[in-house]
Amino acid sequence: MALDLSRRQFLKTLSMVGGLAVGGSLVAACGGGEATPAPAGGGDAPKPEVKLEIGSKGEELLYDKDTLTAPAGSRITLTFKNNSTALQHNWVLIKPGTNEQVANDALAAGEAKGYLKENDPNVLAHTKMVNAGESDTITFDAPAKGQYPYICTFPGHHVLMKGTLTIE
Ligand code: CU1
Repeated sequence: MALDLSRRQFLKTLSMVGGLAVGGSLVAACGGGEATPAPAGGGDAPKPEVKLEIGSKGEELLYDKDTLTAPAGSRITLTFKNNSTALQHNWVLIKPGTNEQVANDALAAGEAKGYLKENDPNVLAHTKMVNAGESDTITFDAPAKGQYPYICTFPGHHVLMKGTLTIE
């Protein structure tokens, strides 16, 4: 019995060492951004593709989904459908805490810019301003794990027309 235990302990130690070695090399491969850059297109597994769909809620200033979820590291294809018969809407993913800022900058950008500031650093992804009854599909890489607000930047809509995308 004692012998059996120590043998098991020995094997366990071996596997731990093995695990550490594997873990260590993984850390080196992932963490060494400058020292060992990953070769471009070099055999990495393709990003998981995720399809998300969201719409506006009838004639209300609301999305039909308050929450969306996607895994970290995924490539997201999102379709936004404007279900209104009269209003324009968009879907804009923004950095946390920038709701008012993005909305104000969108208002300043005006109708000619589709109510969105050009190259807004607070905007992570966005559809175009979508006319009533139409839709727009965009593709973007999921940001880092976390919770990100999405809003409509048509003047006045962002106060009600918002939700949260969780990257997990
Ligand atoms: Cu809107």
